[in-house]
Amino acid sequence: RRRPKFLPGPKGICEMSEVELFRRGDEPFRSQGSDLYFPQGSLTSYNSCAIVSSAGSMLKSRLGSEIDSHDAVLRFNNAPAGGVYAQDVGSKTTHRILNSQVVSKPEFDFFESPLYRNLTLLVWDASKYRQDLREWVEKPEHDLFTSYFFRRQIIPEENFLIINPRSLWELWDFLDINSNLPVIKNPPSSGLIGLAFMLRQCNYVDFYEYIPSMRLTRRCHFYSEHEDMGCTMGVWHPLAAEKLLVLNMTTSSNEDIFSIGKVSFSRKESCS
Ligand code: NCC
Repeated sequence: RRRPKFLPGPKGICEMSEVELFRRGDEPFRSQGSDLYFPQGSLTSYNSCAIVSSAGSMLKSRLGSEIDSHDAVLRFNNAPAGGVYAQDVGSKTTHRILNSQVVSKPEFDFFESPLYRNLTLLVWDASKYRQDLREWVEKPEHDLFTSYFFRRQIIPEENFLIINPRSLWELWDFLDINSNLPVIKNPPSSGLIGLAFMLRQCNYVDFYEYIPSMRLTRRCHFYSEHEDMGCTMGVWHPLAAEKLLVLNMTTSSNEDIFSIGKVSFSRKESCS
């Protein structure tokens, strides 16, 4: 039997591991001479940040203008914003977290689609637990590197970064330590990666429809009719464990969480 564990409460956000991004000089890219493609300079900090999950329950939320009132807005993968979705998910996007399928599979149209322009892009790929980085670079789960290095050449001014997969496993370790049940050994979803990243950049973070509200639906995404409860509860990603942890770390009221559909975090209040 696993030893009993203790949930961390609001202070958990201060102990959550950092999402690390590859920079110039970082191995194993330096030895290959390809580290020069990584952007230099520090990332911007913000006061208030919104993270918008792609859940079907964003529909009919009318949260758009509240989301847009934040200084930075993070979205995931190919989730659209604006247009017919403006009222429910808002129009502003400053950051996107992409999994490596989105940058490598032609159906996502990564080079042509306006979804991926004029914002900060972070891409991650699933490595094996504690896998040597050289091995991962040689054989990533999906080939993110071809698109990455090509795009860095054609749009050098873009803020486009690769997440160090080791830091994702550190996030997984944090999840595992703070979970009462066994956690499936796959990297956390883009959702938890996004939260860990934004908690470092922002004083205040509001995450919309990560914890399902009373608008809970079988629909996977707000932008598609496809139904799959697994998108909300988790199949490949340890999503249920992620959500239990996040619910335990927020200080939001039940009204905010289950009626409005947001969980909020403040580094200042929780970490000082
Ligand atoms: O579906 P996805 O996730 O792009 O959703 C982004 C994040 O929103 C949260 N979410 C989404 C739907 C839902 N009903 N409830 C939620 O809480 C999750 O936190 C999720 O991470 C991913 O994490 O990158 C993922 O990407 C998709 C898919 O690759 C992309 O959408 C591109 O098509 C994965 N699905 C498949 O590979 C089939 C999904 O497992 C994880």
